Amino acid sequence: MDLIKELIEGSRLALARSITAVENEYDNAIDIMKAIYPRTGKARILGITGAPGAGKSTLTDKVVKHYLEQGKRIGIVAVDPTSPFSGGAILGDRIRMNDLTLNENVFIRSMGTRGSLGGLSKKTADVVKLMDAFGMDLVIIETVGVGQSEVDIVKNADTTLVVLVPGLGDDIQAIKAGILEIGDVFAINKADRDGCDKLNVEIEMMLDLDSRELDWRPPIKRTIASKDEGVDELVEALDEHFEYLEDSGELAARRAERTRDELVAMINEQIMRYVHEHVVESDAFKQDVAAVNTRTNDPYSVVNAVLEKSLKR
Ligand SMILES: Nc1nc2c(ncn2[C@@H]2O[C@H](COP(=O)(O)OP(=O)(O)OP(=O)(O)O)[C@@H](O)[C@H]2O)c(=O)[nH]1
Ligand SMILES: [Mg+2]
Repeated sequence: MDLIKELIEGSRLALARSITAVENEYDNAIDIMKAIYPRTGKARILGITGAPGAGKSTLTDKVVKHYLEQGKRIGIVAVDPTSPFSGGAILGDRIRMNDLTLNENVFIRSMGTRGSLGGLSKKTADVVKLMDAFGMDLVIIETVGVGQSEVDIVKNADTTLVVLVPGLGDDIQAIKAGILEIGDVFAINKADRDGCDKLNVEIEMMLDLDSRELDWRPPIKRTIASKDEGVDELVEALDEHFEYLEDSGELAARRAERTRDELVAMINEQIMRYVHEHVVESDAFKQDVAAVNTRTNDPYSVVNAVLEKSLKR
């Protein structure tokens, strides 16, 4: 197919079209993903998450500029699970990276839910793969951290940066939402504000509570993203984490686990789709429901029979 050929040859338009196809589940999406799959697995994937307005985009902008100086090519996927918009719609408002959009070594795409949260993590993973196959050295996933959906989204990353802000009253903001466990590196952004020491202590305490025996203790870096302060040290910490992943074999392990999770999720989805179309909608199932309801059959026997029949086909 021409689109795939153009994508591989480096056409940005082809990349944009492929992303749209995946996002909207067009008929050619699976063919595209199949064709590019062998070319994936090369890019380093960085997740950036944190509370709304924490400065994730400002920080991303600075981090990206840092890697651009090293001659790297970078893809950015800005995911907002609370927004129904995607494509270019929220770029202006939420992504403070306007001068990056013109850089030929950067490709930015924003994604919203379009009403369905369920598939967002999978779609994010596919968009990351498209950028990876396109030849990006680094793919950044920026997502607003409020709950489980964000955690699922950043699980697509090798390294996760959690951005926190001092002085938000009842601190430890995102930590309750399980964000802490996924942080490999922490940034206390808006370090020009009061309360950095307090927040630092709180994060350290939470890390101390982590009972897992980890070889990597997540470092905490202070940044003022809007003034580009502390970003060099932050990037250093991100690089160190990636080196740690590679040297310890953890990168291969994490990616293998991700592959496994992706396969399980895809199989689950297909089975659910099958069950819905061929079982739930069938007349036979109506009779099964009635039989269970009148106690002439029991649910366990019905489920067994349905599974046996479905799996045989
Ligand atoms: N004082 C101060 N303001 C900052 C700093 N970093 C970012 N800001 C400002 O904080 C606001 C939010 O920044 P964004 O980068 O859009 O934050 P975000 O986390 O991407 O926001 P959402 O994507 O909407 O969740 C902007 O007005 C930034 O200029 C900082 O270090 N200090
Ligand atoms: Mg943002």
